[in-house]
Amino acid sequence: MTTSAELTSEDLLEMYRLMLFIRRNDEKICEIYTRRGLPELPHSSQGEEAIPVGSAYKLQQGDYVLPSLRSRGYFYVMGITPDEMMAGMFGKKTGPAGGRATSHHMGDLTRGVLSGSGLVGSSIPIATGAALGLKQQGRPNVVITSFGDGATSRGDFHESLNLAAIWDLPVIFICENNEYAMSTPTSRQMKIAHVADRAKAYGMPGVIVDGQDVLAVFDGTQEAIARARRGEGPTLIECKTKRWRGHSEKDKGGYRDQTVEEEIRKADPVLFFQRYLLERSILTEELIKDLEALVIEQIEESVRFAEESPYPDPADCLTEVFAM
Ligand SMILES: Cc1ncc(C[n+]2csc(CCOP(=O)(O)OP(=O)(O)O)c2C)c(N)n1
Ligand SMILES: [Mg+2]
Repeated sequence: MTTSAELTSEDLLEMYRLMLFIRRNDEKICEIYTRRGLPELPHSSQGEEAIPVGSAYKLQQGDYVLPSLRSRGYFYVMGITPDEMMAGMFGKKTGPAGGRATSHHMGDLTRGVLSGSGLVGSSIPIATGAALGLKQQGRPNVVITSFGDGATSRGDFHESLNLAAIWDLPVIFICENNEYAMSTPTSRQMKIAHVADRAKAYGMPGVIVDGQDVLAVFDGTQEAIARARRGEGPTLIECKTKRWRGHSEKDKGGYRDQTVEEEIRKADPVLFFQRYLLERSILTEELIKDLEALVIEQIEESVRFAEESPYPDPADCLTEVFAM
């Protein structure tokens, strides 16, 4: 098990670069959607960047992630390139799903990303099944799956956690509690204050971490991963986080007042980590500018790639959809 204190400066800079990339890329996707439309309706992850980076950084060969519909960041942490992802958002053949689906349904088994579904909570049993497969094959690997607070009020969540617990499956359940399910605040869809408390009902650890602090997410997840690799079973991790924008880019808001909107943006995980690294002289003002330029260049290049890529041939729409 690696702790955040053991991460090298290179690791920390790479984690910062990933978070910055995920933020700027999300901003770009929202801008393109508003300006000229996209086949994909963006569900922004601004404000939640620390979670995919903190939880999936340092996964091992053969481990899997199954992201939520909001957690596009996991794709980049697992090594899917900006070009491929942008092409996917444009519905092009060069995207991870070959242009067949939006990022809600994209996956890439070669890089350890399992395909999810747009149905809230439906990825949780899929991840649990993948963990059962790993255990039956005697492999030393784990599955990480992320989902929202709203998903934890659905049956899929409860059935999966129960099964994972009784069979000691190597799965880490990561709840991104961003305080809302669309316009419904968490307090109106559950009677308890913490999603993590739901773990008690299934006999597994339920851990709360500060989802705005990438190193806290890293440490919380590393402990759960080590437990899963030892064969001791699953953990539920609740990352307390903030959803900066509306539920999707069609959501004009209006259910959060101005003060709440302003408070939310004070919890900036990218800026928080930037300050941490500056204080330790791991980042410098010059390096911040260089990384910003690098990330913007990568994103612009990915937009060019996506625009120039072909659409899929309609005749291929049913290939690679079913396993024979
Ligand atoms: C089964 C189902 N019901 C409703 C929806 C519509 N829907 C999409 S996302 C969402 C809210 C999800 O909230 P949460 O789980 O907290 O995730 P977040 O969007 O906050 O990341 C809803 C109701 C859906 N996709 N699937
Ligand atoms: Mg939510």
